[in-house]
Amino acid sequence: MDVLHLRRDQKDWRAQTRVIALKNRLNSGERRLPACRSRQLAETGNWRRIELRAQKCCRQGCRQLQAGSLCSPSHDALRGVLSSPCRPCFAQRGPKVTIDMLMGNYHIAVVGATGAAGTELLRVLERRNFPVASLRAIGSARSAGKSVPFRGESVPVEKLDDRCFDKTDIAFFSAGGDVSRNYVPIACQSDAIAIDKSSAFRMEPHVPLVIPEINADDVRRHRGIIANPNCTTTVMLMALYPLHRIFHVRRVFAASYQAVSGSGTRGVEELTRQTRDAVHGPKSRTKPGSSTSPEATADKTIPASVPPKTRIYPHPIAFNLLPHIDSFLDSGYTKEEVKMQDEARKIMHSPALRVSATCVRVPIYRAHSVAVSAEFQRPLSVEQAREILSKAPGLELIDEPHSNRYPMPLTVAGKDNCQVGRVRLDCAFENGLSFWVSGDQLLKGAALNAVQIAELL
Ligand code: 2RA
Repeated sequence: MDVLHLRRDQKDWRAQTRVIALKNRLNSGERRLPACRSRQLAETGNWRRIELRAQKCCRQGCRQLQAGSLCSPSHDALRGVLSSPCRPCFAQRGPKVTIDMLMGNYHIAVVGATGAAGTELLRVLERRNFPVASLRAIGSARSAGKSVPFRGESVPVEKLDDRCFDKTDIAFFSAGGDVSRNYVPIACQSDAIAIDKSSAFRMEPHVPLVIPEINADDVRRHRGIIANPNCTTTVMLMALYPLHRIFHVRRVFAASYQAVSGSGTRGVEELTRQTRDAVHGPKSRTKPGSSTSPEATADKTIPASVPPKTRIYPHPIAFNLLPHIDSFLDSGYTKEEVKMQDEARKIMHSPALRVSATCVRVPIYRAHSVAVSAEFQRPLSVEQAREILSKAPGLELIDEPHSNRYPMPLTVAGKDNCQVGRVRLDCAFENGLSFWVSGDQLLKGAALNAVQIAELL
């Protein structure tokens, strides 16, 4: 309160006081500007020294003070000082803090705003009342000119280009690996923090890979990019990690059951089209009276025998299962399966963990599930496991098999929390536990997790 009284004559005294308070909160550990020191400087009215000192604190590893004559900083002047780049390389820069971030208002860009994950991201930002000062919805040339709804307004979609990230604080990327590889560095060079949903940077040592319920502290060491894990890994770890904390997981066998929306809106369209064609007959190939006409197929109890057209999957997904997600590697595993091991190791800081996974695309619209058998270093009981899982953040225990209660995609879809059930001692492992975990992969597996990361900044 002393600070408030001292600066009451200043037009923007309220903003200045808030800047200092927020800066103290945001810059943690040794980078913190001590409250007593900031107060002392404020009492002497030395705003320039406060800002220079804060800037030095913010740019750990690159202690380059900016020249300038800032005695009583206006909003714009403060923005200028704080956003001045010290950029030996986008990936090596220290975390940056802008005046709008300090004021709790973020200039946001969403790349892939019209896709399945991007659409969900906008809804989550809105639902969680994230402090958005401005929003840029960014899409491909095909989406430019469309608009997306946000807080009761219609936001035009801009075509992705190099200038999209000017004056952006946080850029969410959910447009695939190629777009991220090309544009995340550009966003960082524009001084935005990139929260990337793709796999492009996940395994880079300098890029934190974060599930806030598990390794929120890793966010602090970001250098401009924070990666969102693969959705299947996230769903598995939401249940595995609370057990790992106590019993220390050694190895895991997992099988995933992944919804078509994991492939984006085109996956959803493909399942819809193939299902409709199987029931009513493919419109494009239907002639009245033919064996695949609606009349001919409607009364069949099995789907039409004419193979449906496939566009994004190598085989029909309707009425089928595809043990194939992402591309195959020489080892025989797919990239999706390898991510489950690599990302789990990084997120849980468990480099010796071994995960053997089989990832399967299933003909459902939304929510991924994983059947997990895990071997732990320490013995555990079902009762202990249930108690731990029932208290884990972001997770619900639904485990009453005798009443037919267990997690299912239909019941978890649209929910923030993942659900775990079918908890039992594994009969093939020593100290083993089997369970089944489901989660909305567009929420906890993508949009929700990304916004939770942004909330940590
Ligand atoms: C999928 N996990 O479901 C992927 C999406 N990142 O295809």
